[in-house]
Amino acid sequence: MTGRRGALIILEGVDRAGKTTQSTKLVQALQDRGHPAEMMKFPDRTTKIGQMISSYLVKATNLEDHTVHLLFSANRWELVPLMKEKLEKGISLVVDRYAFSGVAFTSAKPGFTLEWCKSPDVGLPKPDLVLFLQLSPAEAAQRETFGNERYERADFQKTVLQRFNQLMTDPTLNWQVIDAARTIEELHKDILRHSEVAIEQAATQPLKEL
Ligand code: T5A
Ligand code: NA
Repeated sequence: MTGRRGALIILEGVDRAGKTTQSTKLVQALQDRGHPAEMMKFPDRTTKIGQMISSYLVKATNLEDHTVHLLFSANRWELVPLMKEKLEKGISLVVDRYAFSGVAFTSAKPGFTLEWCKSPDVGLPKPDLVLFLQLSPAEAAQRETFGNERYERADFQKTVLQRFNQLMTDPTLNWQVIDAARTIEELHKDILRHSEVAIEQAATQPLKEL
């Protein structure tokens, strides 16, 4: 490999925090500024594993809780070769949800420890930046109503937010908390600023593992 590697930038947050909106805007802005960048999204519902997950999320099928957790993780692992290839080519990846959603959502179910939930993702490419779009349950409720997908319930989302707060205490990760209750443009400016710093820093550092 010659030259600079791309940065792995993750957007996380509870449902409706604006992750997809901001990921799309960020990729466009980075490209406009001459940084090669592409968007990815987990779950990636287009693969065979992703279709099983999607069917579970829309409640067309039921899956045992451990099983679906491992499928979400497998859906990340199946994209790892492609992710590494792009990062090594100097393309920064803007990823809409990652292992942290995996851990936060499953560990919000009864009987799951954070440690168990983290284990299948150990070894995944480690993000250079994790942007956490923070939105309180009250603020989220003011956005359009929840859809019918699994997990789209206010009480469950409250527990998910608590789990994210626990994950953010990991000092080996570069978490940046973004107040997502502001306008789309205000958030975007902050997110772009953090991302450009991360891209500069990542360029000279080896990619690590979770
Ligand atoms: N999951 C996921 C697991 O359980 N384990 C895992 O390992 C992973 C990866 C699917 C579900 O899977 C779970 C978590 C989820 O429950 P998904 O497909 O990413 O995840 O979910 P989506 O429904 O696509 O996305 P979200 O509901 O999380 O929404 P976003 O992406 O946070 O928000 P966005 O950008 O779509 O915006 C939502 C609405 O708010 C408006 C938008 O226009 C839109 O209407 N909006 C704003 N309004 C006011 N001010 C702003 N600043 C706004 N920004 C956006
Ligand atoms: Na989304």
